Amino acid sequence: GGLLKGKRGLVMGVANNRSIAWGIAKAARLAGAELAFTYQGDALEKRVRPLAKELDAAVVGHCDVTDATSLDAVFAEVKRLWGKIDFVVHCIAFSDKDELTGRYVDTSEANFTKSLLISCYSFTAVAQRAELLMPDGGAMLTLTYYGAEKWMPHYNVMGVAKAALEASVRYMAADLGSKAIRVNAISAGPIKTLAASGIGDFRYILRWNELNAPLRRTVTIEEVGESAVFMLSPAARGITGEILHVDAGYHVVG
Ligand code: 0WD
Repeated sequence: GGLLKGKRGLVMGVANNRSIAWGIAKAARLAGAELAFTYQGDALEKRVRPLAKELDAAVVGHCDVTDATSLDAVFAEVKRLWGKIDFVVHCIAFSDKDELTGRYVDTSEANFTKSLLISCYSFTAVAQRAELLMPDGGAMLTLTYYGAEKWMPHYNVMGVAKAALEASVRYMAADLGSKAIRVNAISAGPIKTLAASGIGDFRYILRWNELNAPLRRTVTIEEVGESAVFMLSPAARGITGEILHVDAGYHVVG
């Protein structure tokens, strides 16, 4: 059996077959996990349903993380379906595209609030609900980026949101550790996805990583997926509060 044999998990943030969430879902399924997906809105539902079918995953409903009612409904559905879960994967972030270019200092209050709500607080909101479905312990995983640690061109308010997200991983790891619930993040190198296409000069960032990362290349959603499987599995039972870099080593040079 695989590393996740007999485990059940909720994967949030599949938008299409280039999504990091999709890379994680594929790898988790291959490792033996049983999965459930959420989708954000009708447009994405059309994309997510066939992808879920490919992995024999349940679709537990629409979830906009800014709407607590939809979050509650999704977790109620997971509870109805399975009673409890072993892991949850949060691959959700948002910022107004107009502010992912130019200067951070020009960020508006409205977009700051929205970016932090969707890209940081939503993981806490998910954890509050997932905790209740993890009576025997479990694993929570989110996705972050090096722009949390260092200034990166155009990443702007997302860098600030990811810094807050990484801090929240540490606080929640401490809060939930006594219940054998582990909370970790993967800091992925740049990958061309829908969300990434909103970031100014993203092709240049990819090229820069290819030229400068120790492995002299960028990473794939499959590589992030396999690392996620490890972090979610009992093989990582001694790891919590960790930010694991899956970035071809870029963080040692950048
Ligand atoms: O280079 C990259 N692509 C990296 C991404 C490097 C390092 C980290 N990440 C992170 C992102 O910041 C995000 O947290 O990985 C996570 C997944 O992002 P992704 O796979 O790059 O992007 P995408 O396939 O677009 O999935 C993100 C999804 C949204 O898609 P769109 O593009 O439609 O905004 O997050 C979801 C949505 O499905 N999302 C929401 N879900 C529920 N409620 C919401 C919301 N309010 N907003 C966005």
